[in-house]
Amino acid sequence: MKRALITGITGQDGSYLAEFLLARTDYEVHGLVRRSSSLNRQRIDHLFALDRSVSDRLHLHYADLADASSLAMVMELVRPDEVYNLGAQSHVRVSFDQPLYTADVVGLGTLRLLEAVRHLNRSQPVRFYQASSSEMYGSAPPPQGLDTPFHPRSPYACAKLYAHWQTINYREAYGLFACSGILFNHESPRRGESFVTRKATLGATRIKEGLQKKLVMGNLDARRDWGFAGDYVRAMWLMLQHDKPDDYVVATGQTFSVRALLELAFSLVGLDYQDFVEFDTRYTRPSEVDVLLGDPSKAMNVLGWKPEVDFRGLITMMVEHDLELARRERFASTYRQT
Ligand code: NAP
Ligand code: G4F
Repeated sequence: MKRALITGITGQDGSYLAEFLLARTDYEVHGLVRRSSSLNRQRIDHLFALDRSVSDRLHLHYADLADASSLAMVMELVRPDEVYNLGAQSHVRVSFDQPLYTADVVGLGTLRLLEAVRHLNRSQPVRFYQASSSEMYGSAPPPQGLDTPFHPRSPYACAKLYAHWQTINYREAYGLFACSGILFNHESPRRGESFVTRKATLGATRIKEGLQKKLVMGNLDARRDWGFAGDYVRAMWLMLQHDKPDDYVVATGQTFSVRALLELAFSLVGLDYQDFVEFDTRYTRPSEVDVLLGDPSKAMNVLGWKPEVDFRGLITMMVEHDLELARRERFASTYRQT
């Protein structure tokens, strides 16, 4: 049995990665969870309801990327073969409101974890995956690949870049098997509700079901290379199975505007987005990343990775999921009124 430790297991990617590893029968999965006043495990609850041959291989531990001693304790207790560092304050807009917190968790948090991994690596081999981000490219002109110089445009992106270089330095300085995956935007029905794709699919479907009248958005001209999270966690795993630690870009190689996203999401429920979408500066950023378009050729050639879900398939999947949620909510409210 291999042991994997995932920070951020309660998040979108953490939940897909845990599911992916548990589906392979040779993994025990350990997840790091934060203490909060109410439980936040909706994305992984279903894994505990599975057959015991699966659920018995999933274990949660309290710790926090801001707390080095808790990371060291979990590392010592679990003694993982693979560590996936997915934990983060991952919202770019919010990072402008909480730059120090973001730098602490995203930047120093990775360093704290790397130190715990380095210590364990002295007595057993540990492989480390860092969740780096296409946000690090910021204003670099597209397409962005491994040779593109970084130009981060937010506190989040600066913190991710710090963590990216620390990961590379631990590989070069200590010979750690450390990989940095520079992942472009990836989405799913489990995407946090304030990210733009989910906001669009929830908005369109709730408007369709009469639960909401309008959708207030920011910059519709920004373009992103959007893929499916389920495809992207496979790339994380492939990086740690390779015989040599390295860095990779994971992307679809296609880019669409937020406007095109809205057009598609609304058209899938038979509506025209222009009748419902309004603009508010509340949702703009002090400095924006205009265009992201990744070059995933190395991941494809070296790891044999390729995305299986395209932009249309992704948004259709999310709209279908959110339409079902909206219908249930409408039914529950009608039922309450009668
Ligand atoms: P997400 O849904 O926002 O999940 C973030 C996870 O980090 C949650 O489990 C969260 O726990 C945890 N976390 C937050 N602060 C923490 C702390 N102080 N200590 C420990 N854990 C903490 O993010 P995601 O979309 O799954 O992304 C996964 C990782 O990939 C993140 O590092 C993100 O920055 C990076 N990334 C994402 C994308 C993308 O498009 N999704 C692209 C490139 C890189 P709670 O549930 O308790 O809040
Ligand atoms: O969905 P977003 O908030 O994602 P963003 O900023 O690209 O960051 C995501 O992807 C990164 C990878 O590149 C990750 F590292 C990061 O953790 C996160 O997962 O915004 C996408 C675009 C932006 O240009 C934003 O300005 O959509 C634009 N946008 C327009 N209206 C909006 C809105 N974004 C949000 N969140 N909400 C809006 O109302």
